[in-house]
Amino acid sequence: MTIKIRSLDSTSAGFKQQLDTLLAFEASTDDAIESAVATILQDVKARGDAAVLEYTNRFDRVRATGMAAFDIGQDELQAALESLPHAQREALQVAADRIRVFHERQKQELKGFSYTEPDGTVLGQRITPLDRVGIYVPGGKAAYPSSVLMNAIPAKVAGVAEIIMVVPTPDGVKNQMVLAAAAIAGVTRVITIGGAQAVGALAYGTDTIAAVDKIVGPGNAYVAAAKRRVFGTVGIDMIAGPSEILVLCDGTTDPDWVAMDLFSQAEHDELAQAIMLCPDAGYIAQVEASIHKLLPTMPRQDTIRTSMTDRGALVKVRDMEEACEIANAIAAEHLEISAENPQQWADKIRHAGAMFLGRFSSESLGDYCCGPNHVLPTSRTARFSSPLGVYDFQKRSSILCVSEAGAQTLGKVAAELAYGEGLQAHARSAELRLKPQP
Ligand code: HSO
Ligand code: ZN
Repeated sequence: MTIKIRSLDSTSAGFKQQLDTLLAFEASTDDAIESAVATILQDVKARGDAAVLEYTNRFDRVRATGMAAFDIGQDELQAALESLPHAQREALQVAADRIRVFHERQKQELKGFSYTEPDGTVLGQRITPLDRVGIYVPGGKAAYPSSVLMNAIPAKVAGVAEIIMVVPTPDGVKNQMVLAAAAIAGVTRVITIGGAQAVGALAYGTDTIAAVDKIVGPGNAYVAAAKRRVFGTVGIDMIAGPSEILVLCDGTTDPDWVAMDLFSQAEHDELAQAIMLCPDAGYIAQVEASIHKLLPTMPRQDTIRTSMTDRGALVKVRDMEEACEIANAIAAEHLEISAENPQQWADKIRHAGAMFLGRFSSESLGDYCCGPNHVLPTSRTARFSSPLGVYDFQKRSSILCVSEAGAQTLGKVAAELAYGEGLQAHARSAELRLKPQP
């Protein structure tokens, strides 16, 4: 079966409208899912472990008689690691080490500060890690060991004391590579529960699961709905949309490479989005030919075909300058600049989750092992948000240590403003610290 990919031209009259339609993606909120999730969360909040046990037995088709059955001990995690083929274990270890090194840099960059004013008042900001976080790992085919590393390692580097990972195991089937990744990342506890019931257990706590402060990690529509609902009780990370790749080409990269890079995101999901921008019509035709040639060789060709037909595009642009402007409007999760002099174009990019510069920087290297995080803002949210990082597992506290002299000058300012706001107690609290004028 062939594939028909949308061809767009930035000089055509309807281009802007076509681009908007292409990018439009609204995470559908399904009423049935919303109400099912609300019920499950309510039930977990009210009945704790008993509810978690019942839902897990029902949805994952298991027959546990108590919550202890869901705990995977450190021995089992270690055994999973040892059971892996040597090369796989080695690759996980290399990836983990590189991810750690990158995130250690983030930690060094994020130090608190303080400064002392001439009257002795000290002001500052202290950064502390969250105490306990929950990491949601999806079950089944979307269970990515690489995502375990990408979520857990920044938490570990931030200094989070307890990392609780939940992962559903439908029919009791465990993914050894996921467990091995948990061992390498230093996850504190792994519990084989999932869905809204796991999110509820982490958010509210039960007799056997301590409530966490933040829940991160991807999940299906039920998990996303549950995370939205518990937000406020706990922190959450972003709600990730389908994966996206945008490739800017000047026509100098082997077209097979670009075709495969587009496939690498398209194979994730039928809703994934793979777009190429290029000023050279002849090169676009070559990439299209590569797509036709390579697609039949791909095991996930059905997913790739659907995603590229429904949401993909090959866009002819006027020049690379215009490609950069369009890239900023798209604010893609992943932006590859596959060009001779990538830095020159990268300097013009303001919005992208991650930028891959030069033809050797394929997104797949970043997905697994370069070091930067692969949890990135999707659906144009790179305009205002950032990759998952150490900062997501830290918080800031302001420090105010006012000297006696400082209380004199600041007290007058505060009292003035407090009277202006009609707040007597504030004003007098400041004034009580003023020394009587001699
Ligand atoms: N590209 C995905 C991450 C991933 N890729 C995991 C392979 N495994 C995030 O957009
Ligand atoms: Zn990927």
